[in-house]
Amino acid sequence: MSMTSEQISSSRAQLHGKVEQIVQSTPALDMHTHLYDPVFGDLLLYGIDEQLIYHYLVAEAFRSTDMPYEKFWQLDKQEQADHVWKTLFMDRSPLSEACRGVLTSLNKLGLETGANQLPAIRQWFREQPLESFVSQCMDLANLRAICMTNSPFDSQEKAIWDQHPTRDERFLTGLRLDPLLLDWNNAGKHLKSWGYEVDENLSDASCLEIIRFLNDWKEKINPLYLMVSLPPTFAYPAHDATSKILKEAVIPFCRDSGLPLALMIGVKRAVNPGLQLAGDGLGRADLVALENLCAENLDVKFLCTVLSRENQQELCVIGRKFRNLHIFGCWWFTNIPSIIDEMTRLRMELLGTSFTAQHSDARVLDQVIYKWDHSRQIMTDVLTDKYTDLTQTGWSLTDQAIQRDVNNLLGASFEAFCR
Ligand code: HDL
Ligand code: ZN
Repeated sequence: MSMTSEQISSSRAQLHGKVEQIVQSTPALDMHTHLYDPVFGDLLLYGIDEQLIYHYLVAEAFRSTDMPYEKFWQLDKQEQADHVWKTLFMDRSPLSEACRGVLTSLNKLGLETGANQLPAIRQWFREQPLESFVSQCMDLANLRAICMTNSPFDSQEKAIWDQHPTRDERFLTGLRLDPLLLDWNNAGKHLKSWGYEVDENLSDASCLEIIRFLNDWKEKINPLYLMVSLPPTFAYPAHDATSKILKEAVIPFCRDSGLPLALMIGVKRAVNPGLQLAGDGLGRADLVALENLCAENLDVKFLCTVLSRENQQELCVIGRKFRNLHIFGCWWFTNIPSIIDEMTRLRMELLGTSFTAQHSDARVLDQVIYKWDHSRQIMTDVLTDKYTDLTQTGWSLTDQAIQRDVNNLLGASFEAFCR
């Protein structure tokens, strides 16, 4: 006998409640962030001022002020934060996702937000011991691990690795290769200064030395994957240093080590240099490059996330063609509710649960609280709709199946892919 509309809506409400409980209670692996193990000192950013001067908010604040860029950059962090708070929170409603995120994180931390609350909020953060605050943020975001972005070309970070630090095991590592792949002239000089016999012409011997460099860093930091962000103009194959280093060094290394290569495609660096880190933009990429890489290297694992909304369906179709490609996260300018919802539905309809639903890309520790809270809400809504569609076919759904699916979307698919 068919259900009444009341029965359908109440069963949907029950299903939503079940899915929400499982999504909220399942710890996630945050597979891409710019956070650091506390052992890396002030590289780990946290607190209200760092949240307010996050480059997402800086870009938005500049839209509503005629303050010269240079004048803003001459302010100290607290003065910059005061300016952002007034511009985006006091003078207008904080409706953007980045502004809303600040308020979600403060609210989940139990802090009052309002016109004259900044001094009290700052005082609260000053009183937090960092170790317990790391645990508090990970608990509120329900994270079981955080993957860092680790660059051999960051001198401050490299100096700490060279001291063989005792690490917090909750912080995993990702070996970032942008300078190596995108700025060989300078990266080659660094490698030479570190004792690798490389030349600017990228001879075969040089490529072997680059592989030695990658092996040394694999031993040093034990990365989950190698990673690089690439412009929308990225082409492969191509007659350039990027292609040569990929083909002759990075991909052979990934093949031998079994480590995946994460490609983050579509970023246009310094579209407006005056905005500094906030000045990057995006472009629609030609994903034939990704197809070629996957097709040419069926025994190598690739991770990929793309920055342009217009590239998302193509990426999923390439994922359907190549099982050596794992798609992850709603990166940067796609990490807003309207696009997260669209991308998650698209991916589930084309890939089932064989993708990783989200990464935070957090730069400030407190941000994981909002980035994961907002995404879990959307994931719950999408899964409820998909499970509703499923049950309408007569399929019987179990709590165990929902838990398995949510595990997959929050890190287990990625871990299975990496094995
Ligand atoms: O290249 C990247 O990893 C990007 O995520 C950039 O770091 C960007 O500035 C960012 O933080 N996006 O969220
Ligand atoms: Zn990032």
